[in-house]
Amino acid sequence: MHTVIKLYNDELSGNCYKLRLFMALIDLPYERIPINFYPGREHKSAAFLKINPFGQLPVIDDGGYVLRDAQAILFYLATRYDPEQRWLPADAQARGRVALWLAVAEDITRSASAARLHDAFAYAFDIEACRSVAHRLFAHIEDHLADGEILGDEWLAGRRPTIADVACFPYIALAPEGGIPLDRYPALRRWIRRVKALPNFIGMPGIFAAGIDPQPF
Ligand SMILES: N[C@@H](CCC(=O)N[C@@H](CS)C(=O)NCC(=O)O)C(=O)O
Repeated sequence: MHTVIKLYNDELSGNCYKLRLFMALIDLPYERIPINFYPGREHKSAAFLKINPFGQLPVIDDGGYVLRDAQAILFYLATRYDPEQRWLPADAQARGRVALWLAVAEDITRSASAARLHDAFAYAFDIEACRSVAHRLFAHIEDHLADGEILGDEWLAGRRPTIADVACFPYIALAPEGGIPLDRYPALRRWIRRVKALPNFIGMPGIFAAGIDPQPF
């Protein structure tokens, strides 16, 4: 019998939310194991370091197969639990484009997410450097999405939503919490609305589902 996937999770973590969102989108059941990131710092506890020596969330345990890193986990879940390959296309070039945007998601974590950790969780990061890297990335993504819209490619890796969009979405949508407003990125704001309109979309604290956003874009 297949045991249910365990997600080591904090509700305020955008990296954990990537996985909660994806598992909601593909309707995959899972169980949340709460790890208090702030202020508990449970991700640095001896017990959790045995699960992930890097001391980071998220981690999954799928019947004894333990995997860390949100992007790696998205890749695994899409490969194993989306047999129609809607979210991770089989075509080599399309798959290469998805991999590229998974790498960009990590750059977004190191800049926009770090700015949010600084502002909301009192992390001692160089806030100006984080914001300026995030703005450079967002300007590039803005151009990519605006160019794509002209050709009918409304998603980061082309015509259909993929795990690339799921990986990049949380920390772009949460960027204002790190003092990175999105006013100058209209194509990014349109893409955020498209993600929020996906069937089975779920939000998290700071990211509201379409229609109930207190400050609609
Ligand atoms: N590359 C990792 C980064 C994960 C990450 O930065 N997680 C945060 C929580 S959202 C964390 O655990 N930070 C603690 C640390 O880096 O020491 C991923 O994508 O999962």
